[in-house]
Amino acid sequence: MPYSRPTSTVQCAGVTQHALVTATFSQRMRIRLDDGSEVTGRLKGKKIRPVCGDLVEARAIANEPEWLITKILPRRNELSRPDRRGRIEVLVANIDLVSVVAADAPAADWFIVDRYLAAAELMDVSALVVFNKSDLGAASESSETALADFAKIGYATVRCSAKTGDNLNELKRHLCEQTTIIVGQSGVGKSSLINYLIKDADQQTAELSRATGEGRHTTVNSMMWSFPEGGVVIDSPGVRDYAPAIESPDLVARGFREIDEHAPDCRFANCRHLREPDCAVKSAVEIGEISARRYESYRRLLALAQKLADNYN
Ligand SMILES: Nc1nc2c(ncn2[C@@H]2O[C@H](COP(=O)(O)OP(=O)(O)OP(=O)(O)O)[C@@H](O)[C@H]2O)c(=O)[nH]1
Ligand SMILES: [Mg+2]
Ligand SMILES: [Zn+2]
Repeated sequence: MPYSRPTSTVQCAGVTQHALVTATFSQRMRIRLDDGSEVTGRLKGKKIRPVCGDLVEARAIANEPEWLITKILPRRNELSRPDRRGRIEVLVANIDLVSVVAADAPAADWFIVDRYLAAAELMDVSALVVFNKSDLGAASESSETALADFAKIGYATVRCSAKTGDNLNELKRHLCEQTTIIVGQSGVGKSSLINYLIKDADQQTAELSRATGEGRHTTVNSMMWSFPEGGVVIDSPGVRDYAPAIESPDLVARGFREIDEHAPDCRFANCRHLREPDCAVKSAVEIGEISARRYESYRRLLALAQKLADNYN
C-alpha cells in the first residue's frame, strides 16, 4: 500500500476532494486520496470526529504538509460503544464484517465476543468468530462449547494460528473483497493475524509507531490495511470489555439472533424474557435449545442497556 510520509514540500491550497480515513491518532489522521497516496490530515475545528473507515472531504493547505479535513460524508453504519459518561463513542464506520478474535491465552471472555456479535447484528452486518493460537494445542472445554454455540446459530467460525499460518487461507477467504474490522481482547493476536496476511503491515506499523512515538506491540489506534487482491481490514486496539451503544433496552434481543428468533412465540409481544410467564425464550433455554451462556449474556447486556437508559433519562 502506498504510504507517503508527510514531507516538508511546499504545497498549494488545493480543491476539496474525497478521502478515506485509514488511521486515527490523537490529533491527526492518515487519509488516502483518490490517487491512492496517503497524507496526514488534521481537523478543521473540533466539531467533527472522523474515525477509521470514514469518507471525508479534505483539501491541501498552502505551505503545509498536512491536509485539512472539513467534513465527514454520511456513514453507512457505525461500530460504537458508550463512553464513561454514557455518550456514544464511534469506533469505526462503513464496515461490512465484524471479525471477533478470541484465544485460550489470554483466556477468552466469551461475553465480550457475544457483545461484539450483538453489535454486528444491530448494525446489520455479518460477523465471524476467529479462534486464534491453534498451535497451543486443543481448545479448552469452555472454548469448544462457545465455538459450537456460535456455529449452531449460524456464525462462521475459523480456528487458526498467526504463528504457524494454520488455516489463514480460510480466514483470508472470509475477509477478501470487503471492509472488515478485527476486534477482540488485548493479546489474542489481532495484529499478528494481519501481519501474517498482509506482508508489509508489520513494517508500516513500526514506521508509524516511530513517527508517532507510540508503542509497537500493543495496538493503540485503529488502522486500515489493504489486501492487494481487494478488500481492507482494520486493526483495532484490544479491549478489557466491550458493549455496543444501544439506544433502548427493547433492542437488546435483536443482538442475539436465537433469542430474536424465539421471541415471536412468547405470550407477550413486549416480553423481555426475564420473569414473564409463557416465555418461549426461557423454555428454549431450559431444554438446551438456546445456550445458557448466551442467555446470560443477553440478560447482562439488557441490564447494562437499562442502566444506560436510566442514566440518560
Ligand atoms: N502461540 C501463538 N502466539 C500468538 C499467535 N498470534 C499472536 N501470538 C502472540 O500473542 C501476543 C499478542 O499478539 P498481538 O498480535 O499483539 O495481539 P493483539 O490482539 O493485536 O493485541 P492488542 O494490540 O493489545 O489488542 C504476541 O506475543 C504474539 O506473538 C498465535 O497464533 N500463536
Ligand atoms: Mg494489536
Ligand atoms: Zn419471552
